[in-house]
Amino acid sequence: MRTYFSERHRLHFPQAELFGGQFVTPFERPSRVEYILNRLGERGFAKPVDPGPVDLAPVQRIHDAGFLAFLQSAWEEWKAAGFSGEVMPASYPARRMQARCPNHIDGKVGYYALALETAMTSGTWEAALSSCASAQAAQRAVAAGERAAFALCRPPGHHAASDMYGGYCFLNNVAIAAEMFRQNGAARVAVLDVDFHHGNGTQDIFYERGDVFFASLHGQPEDAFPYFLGYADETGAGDGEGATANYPMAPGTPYSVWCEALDDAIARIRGFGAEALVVSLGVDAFKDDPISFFKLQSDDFTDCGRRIEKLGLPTLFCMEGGYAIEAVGINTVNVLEGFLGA
Ligand code: Q9C
Ligand code: ZN
Repeated sequence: MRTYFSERHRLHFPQAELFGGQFVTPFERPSRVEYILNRLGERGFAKPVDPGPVDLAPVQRIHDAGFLAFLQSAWEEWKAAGFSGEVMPASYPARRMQARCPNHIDGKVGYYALALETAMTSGTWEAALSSCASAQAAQRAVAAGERAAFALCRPPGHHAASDMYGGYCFLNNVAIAAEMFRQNGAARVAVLDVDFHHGNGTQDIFYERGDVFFASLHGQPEDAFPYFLGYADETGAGDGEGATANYPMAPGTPYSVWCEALDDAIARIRGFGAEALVVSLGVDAFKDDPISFFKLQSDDFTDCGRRIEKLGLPTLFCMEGGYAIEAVGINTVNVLEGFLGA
């Protein structure tokens, strides 16, 4: 299985994440990918391939034009406004206020942010584009006949909606790749999100579409970020009614329980008749993850990969979260090796 990866991810390295009322070094940091690259090498995977430039057309089909323009110019506007820190929101359109985008960058940031832990800096936009480019290059390989490919995306994408960023995400890489499968002729595509956090952005993007199935296994919204989406009774709307499946789970959930949800999601995807599968591959369901509360062990990720393989679909893995830094490489590569039959 080939890995697609861009060194340009390094351009996104904010100093600050707002966590528990303090600024801390972001959990989502560049060194995460070093652990994954090292593990891929140790286990004999081929050297990663640079994805080349991003194809903006599919990005523009998924994301709002005003949102993309905002991401592109946010840093320059922030500096021009006289701010000296990293870009982060302080004011929000809360309940019963206007949902109109202001002109001042301080207001625009609040308008487009879904959470305020995620800072932007000078290189964030280019890094986000390079992450998306990896997903696109891997998608093209699968569309051209590879059984599977791994996009080592950073920054991640599944929290990004058509017009919102946050939760460490800017562009929704899996949604863009799923849309590319559709444009390439797959009548039905499935997104399976195994990241600990609910894939609110992906769900929102496809909520009213009947051609893209979305399934997410995640910490229940009562207790886990993103808090305001991911309940079991969110099942899609309009043409998409029945094409969303949520598996919210409680603190302390072990693999035995998680795996039943995985099998149900896989059965739903099979029943849907998907012709291609995109996996939001976060490994933050790991027992030692510093910001999550499931109890998966490293071997469980191998078993997860095996079960995904049994769907028999052309499969694109896109990296999402995973913050237990010492184990993120092992856990990620375990999923891929399980898929490959190790
Ligand atoms: N106390 C991804 O895994 N903050 N994003 C959570 C927990 C945001 C996670 C705070 C977590 C975002 C891609
Ligand atoms: Zn996550």
